[in-house]
Amino acid sequence: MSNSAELNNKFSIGNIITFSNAKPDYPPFVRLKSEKGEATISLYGGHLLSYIPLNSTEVIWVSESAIYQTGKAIRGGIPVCWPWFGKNPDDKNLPQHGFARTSIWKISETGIDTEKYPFVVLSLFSATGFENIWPYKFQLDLKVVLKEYLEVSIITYNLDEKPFEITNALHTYLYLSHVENCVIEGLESVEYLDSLENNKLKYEKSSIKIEMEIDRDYQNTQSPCLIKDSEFNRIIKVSKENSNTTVVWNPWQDTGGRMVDFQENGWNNMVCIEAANTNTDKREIPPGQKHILKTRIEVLEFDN
Ligand code: TA6
Repeated sequence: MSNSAELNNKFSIGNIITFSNAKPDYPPFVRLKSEKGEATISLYGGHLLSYIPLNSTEVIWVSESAIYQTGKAIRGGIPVCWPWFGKNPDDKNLPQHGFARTSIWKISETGIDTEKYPFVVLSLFSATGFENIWPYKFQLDLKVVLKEYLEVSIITYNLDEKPFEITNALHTYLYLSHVENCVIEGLESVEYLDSLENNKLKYEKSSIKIEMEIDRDYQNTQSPCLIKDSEFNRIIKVSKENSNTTVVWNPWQDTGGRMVDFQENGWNNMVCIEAANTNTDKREIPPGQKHILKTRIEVLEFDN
């Protein structure tokens, strides 16, 4: 496992892209910092932990009870759910949401792009021991670009001679002042599968208030979502590319209370708005081709 000194030697760029040893016996973090804001990503899991735009405050929720141990997914941030979302359809004993979020990623590239935005690319390679649960040659990249907004992409490269199929998601936990101050717009008139009622197909009549446990896969939607927070006086806009599914999740008191890594009452200050390809939106990637799932997280002025 690379340490932050080695990574700084090889990949740092001034004070714009730097590496730090975050936790004892745990992979480093990489930080992007510019006049537009800052973002922090853990090499463990390829897991974005923080995004603070210029003139704003933290946009990403991470549980204060999160467990930073290899083998355990970090609660909060942007977990990379890959190469399957939820339970593995063929083997329920395999880890929920795949193995990317509990793997140690490598740094492939850092830089300042042609528009002067800093970026980092983290990668997972099939040759590093996934053959037993995912018998395909692949490369998975996570690319994070710090612009006036945050752009996060997972790029799946099929390096094999045969096609493979994935479901995946950027499982973004957003930080709210309190759910009672917030409303979610953008999914009106969209059908969804209600995971709390055995994937029963339902229809979203209006904007969404979080007043109970929610676990919904909105179908056939490419729309951005607006999370309007009257207390934080901001709108978080979550848009996406190459995704027809948006997952909305809040575990609320009962489910959240049963999660040891979900801080007490944390469900009052978060909602997951996930750019995803799940269920019938699964993606087959032919040999030599790639699939890019992208989400964009932007903070806008609050409008009443
Ligand atoms: O994205 C919603 C969901 O699939 C929920 O069903 C819930 O399981 C959540 O993900 C969290 O999953 P995790 O494995 O991170 O506890």
